[in-house]
Amino acid sequence: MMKLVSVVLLLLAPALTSCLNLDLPLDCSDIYNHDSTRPSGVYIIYPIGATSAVQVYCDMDSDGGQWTMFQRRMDGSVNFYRPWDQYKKGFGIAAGEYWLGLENLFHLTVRKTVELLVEMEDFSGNKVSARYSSFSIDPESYGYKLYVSGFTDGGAGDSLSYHNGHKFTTVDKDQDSSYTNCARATLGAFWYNGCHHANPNGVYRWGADDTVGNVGVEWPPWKGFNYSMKTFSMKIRPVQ
Ligand SMILES: [Ca+2]
Repeated sequence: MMKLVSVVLLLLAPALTSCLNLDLPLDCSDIYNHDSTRPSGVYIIYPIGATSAVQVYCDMDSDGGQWTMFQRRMDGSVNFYRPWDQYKKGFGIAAGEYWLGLENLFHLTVRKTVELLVEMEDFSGNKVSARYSSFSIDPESYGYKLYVSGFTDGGAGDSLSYHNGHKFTTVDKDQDSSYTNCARATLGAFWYNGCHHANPNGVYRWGADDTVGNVGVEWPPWKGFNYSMKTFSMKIRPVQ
């Protein structure tokens, strides 16, 4: 009897495995499409296959939901001044501040055509956004180069077009077009040009500060080069 059960299980195993694989969500859109009543919150997704489980915050509310958040600042609890390997694999906590990781982001943008939503809030409670109808990055061998276009203004203005076509730079990997290392110069990590019109991964420092410019969590078209945001997030979803 035991032998029969074992044989049946053995025969069923491939079918069971393939069912499980089918159910593994690539992103928050897959989670939404499986059950559209799921609320915003932390979920597990599999951007690079069955062994790539990673926690992520899904925004199921903003403009129809289905957003996979890959970057968030909200309270200064996580240090974002980090080297290449950490920006590659990701760091922080999905329920709070985190960076999902460039390798995950590459796979998310190569497997589906996605749009980008950038949201931010100042310390007076004002909220604005910027939207880009097309967003993707190259693989690591091409420096995770950024491709972003199709800007729509939600009050924040366009900061990212300046960064379009540029590779990612960290404190220990200078791939920007400045004579200096922009990550070191602005205490962040980003698709720096020479150096930035947006510094989402800069130092969290509670609003305006003129003592040292260009190093905060900045989006200059809205608040200039010395104002660091209260909250900031970047999220993607498949183009409908
Ligand atoms: Ca440089």
